[in-house]
Amino acid sequence: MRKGEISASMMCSDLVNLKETLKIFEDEGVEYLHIDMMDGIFVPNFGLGVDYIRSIRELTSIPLDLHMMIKDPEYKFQWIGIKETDIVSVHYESTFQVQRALDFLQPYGCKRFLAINPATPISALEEVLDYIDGINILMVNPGFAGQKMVPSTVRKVQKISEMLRGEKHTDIIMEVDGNITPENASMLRQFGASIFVAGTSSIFKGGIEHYKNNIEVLRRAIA
Ligand code: S6P
Ligand code: MG
Repeated sequence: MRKGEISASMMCSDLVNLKETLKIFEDEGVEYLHIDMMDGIFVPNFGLGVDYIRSIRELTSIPLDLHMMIKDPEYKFQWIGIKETDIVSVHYESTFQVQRALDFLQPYGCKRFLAINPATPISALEEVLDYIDGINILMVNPGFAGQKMVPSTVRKVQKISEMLRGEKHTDIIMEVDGNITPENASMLRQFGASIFVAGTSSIFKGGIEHYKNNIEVLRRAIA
């Protein structure tokens, strides 16, 4: 089984303690920083943008997990300085030509993920399995932290896992995003998820003095 990894959801982090927070994440070996980019069009909220990404690169070398909740992302890849060690997720519904968007990502050498909403049919994945390294499975409707998991998404993760086995594509990584408590993480781990977006439901619970312990609790849940 692939190793369980943590992607810390930076929209849940306060800016005041950003440096100290990143130091804790580095010491604890957090694998990715999850960056929720939002344009107020594809999702009903604004989120982390180009300047934030540039600054965070100066503060840490932890790879970024860029979750692009923006319309027509393929024309904006060049804005954000994608590195080979990063993950970039584009949403199935965010462009008319999602396969082209995945093609445009290839020269960057990053991991290419397709993000799907709770109501996106699993069949949306079938035609792009050869062009992706992973799937970012939204357990909530994207746009906000602090939401409750949409119940049907649990079965959906199971179904995707079965589909990947059937298609002989178990190399494709499953990431889960939204309301990932340690309990939910441990359940989704059984179904094959290996990257867990950690927000207010886990590592950002309580103040900064709790983060180290929160990470350790989540680690045990996804071991
Ligand atoms: C939601 C976004 C997520 C959130 C994450 C926060 O639009 O894609 O990445 O940041 O869900 O975690 P939580 O535990 O508050 O749901
Ligand atoms: Mg996200």
